[in-house]
Amino acid sequence: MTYRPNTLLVNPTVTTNPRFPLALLNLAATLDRFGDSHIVDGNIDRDLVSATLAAAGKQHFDSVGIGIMGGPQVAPAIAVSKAIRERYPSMSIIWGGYFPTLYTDTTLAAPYVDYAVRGQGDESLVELVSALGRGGGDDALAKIGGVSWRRHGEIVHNPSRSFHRDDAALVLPYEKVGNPDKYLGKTFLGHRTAAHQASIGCRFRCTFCGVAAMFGGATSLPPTERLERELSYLKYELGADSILFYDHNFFDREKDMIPMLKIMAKLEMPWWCFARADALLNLSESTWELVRKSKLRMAYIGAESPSGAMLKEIRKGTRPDQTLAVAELCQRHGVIPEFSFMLAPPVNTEQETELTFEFIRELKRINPASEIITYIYTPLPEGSKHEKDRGKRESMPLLDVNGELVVFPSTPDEWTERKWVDYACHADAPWLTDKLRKRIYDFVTVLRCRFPTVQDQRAPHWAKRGMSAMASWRYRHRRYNHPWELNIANRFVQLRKPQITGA
Ligand code: B12
Ligand code: SF4
Repeated sequence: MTYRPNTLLVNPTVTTNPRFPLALLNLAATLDRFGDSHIVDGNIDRDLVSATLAAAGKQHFDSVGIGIMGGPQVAPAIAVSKAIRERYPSMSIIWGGYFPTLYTDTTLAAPYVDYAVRGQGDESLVELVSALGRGGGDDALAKIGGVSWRRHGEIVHNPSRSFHRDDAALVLPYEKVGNPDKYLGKTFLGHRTAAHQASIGCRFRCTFCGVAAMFGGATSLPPTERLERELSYLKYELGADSILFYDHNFFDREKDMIPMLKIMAKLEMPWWCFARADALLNLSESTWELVRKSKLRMAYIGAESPSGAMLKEIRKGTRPDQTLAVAELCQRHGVIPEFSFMLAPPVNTEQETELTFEFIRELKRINPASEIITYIYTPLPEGSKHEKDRGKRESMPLLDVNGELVVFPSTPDEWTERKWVDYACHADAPWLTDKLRKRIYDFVTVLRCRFPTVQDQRAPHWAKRGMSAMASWRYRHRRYNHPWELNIANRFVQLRKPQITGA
């Protein structure tokens, strides 16, 4: 009989607002065809280390696979890896997801990680745990695409794997995470909002984006029958009434989108997604009619910058005039555009930031319902770009506020330092002066109070209206600095910050 490996899958704690751990559910679906798996979700089991050790104590696992993105997930990933290493030294520890893909050498600098899986992950993981179950000789390990590991202390990067698309018959094994009610939270979309990701990857290769670094410009849309089966399952079996689509870029080519939109129109579940301004501008009137029927409520659009030159530099592929045009178009079709911007780039930092403030005002003038999300522009280190893009169009060296070269961390532990967590979260960068940091904070405070997000489910309407009235003179007269009264009011009414909590 062939060996059936048993794998423990861990989602390190990152939010108090849990959604289905889609990465681990996808991995489990593939693993369970050849063996078994068990999921520990740190967003539910808040004492992640105890929950993981308890699970590992109940049955034998050959390996543990941990899914990690940069930022606040790294510290719990380290804690759980160290605890497993100490208690179960023979269990192989495998890191997968964005962090080990973008920072592979950094990941393998840690003694508590044995293998880093790069990119899409599922097939590599199945092959890896199977090889390990059979004894894991070097020759077998060397053949597994997308895996990085250590041979006699030297880091080896096996060749990357080509992109693949899964079985159309599959519905994710939601039963593995227990009661679905824990994951169907109330949002502005509905009472039981589910998260789903239909396609994988993204066709674009924006230089600043972790998705481009992960997938290198490849994408794959789901077979429509799979989308219909999954969404019907979520609606009729689990009782979901609305959907957050995590697809990197939901609106791809119009002709491919129409069958998907028809399914959504049939199911009539209000939804939110990531989109691009150019893709929305290219939709025909008849497709917009389908979008309306499908109940798309909000589209998150990466506007990034008001500067055409910067958009070219980062290979965004859209123009500022398209951002303005899509604000108006969305208004016409009853979809709220949620624009994200990257403030304080390393060059022309203050000037670009002020121009962005003005551009945001222009968007608000065109479509006051536009939601605005601001990040600090924190470019990826050159070495973390996709292998196709590494070394090409090398950007200017990054200098900190003292003119010193920015040196990125070389271990996962270093990435847990506050300044690097902030960098990964696009919340701060070494070239920001205190003055500019404060200016941005103040602008965002005034903007957030003047236009509280419709996604805020906590603050009462009267409080939001009051905040908006309080902030209006500052906004009108551009008096952003020191909004002390708004800061005091915010202590009593905490308005939601969408960039921190996610939709
Ligand atoms: C859901 C989500 C979250 C959730 C938490 C998810 C969780 N793990 O519990 C929340 C909302 C909390 C979150 C927060 C953040 N996120 Co987030 N998030 C996502 C999102 C939208 C979906 C992830 C997902 O489930 N995808 C579906 C699954 C199927 O795909 P996947 O995760 O890529 O998994 C595949 C592979 O990565 C791999 N894989 C994954 N895990 C593992 C594990 C093993 C062992 C193996 C072998 C393989 C493997 O195999 C999987 C199947 O193919 C992605 C964007 C996206 N669409 O992917 C961003 C994304 C992952 N987030 C990102 C970031 C940066 C953040 C933040 C750290 C910063 C920020 N400002 O956004 C914040 C943290 C903020 C804070 N202060 O707390 C970036 C990561 C890029 C990067 N440079 O590292 C992404 C790509 C968004 C983006 N476009 O920039 N996020
Ligand atoms: S920024 Fe958006 S369009 Fe560009 S690569 Fe990332 S996900 Fe794709």
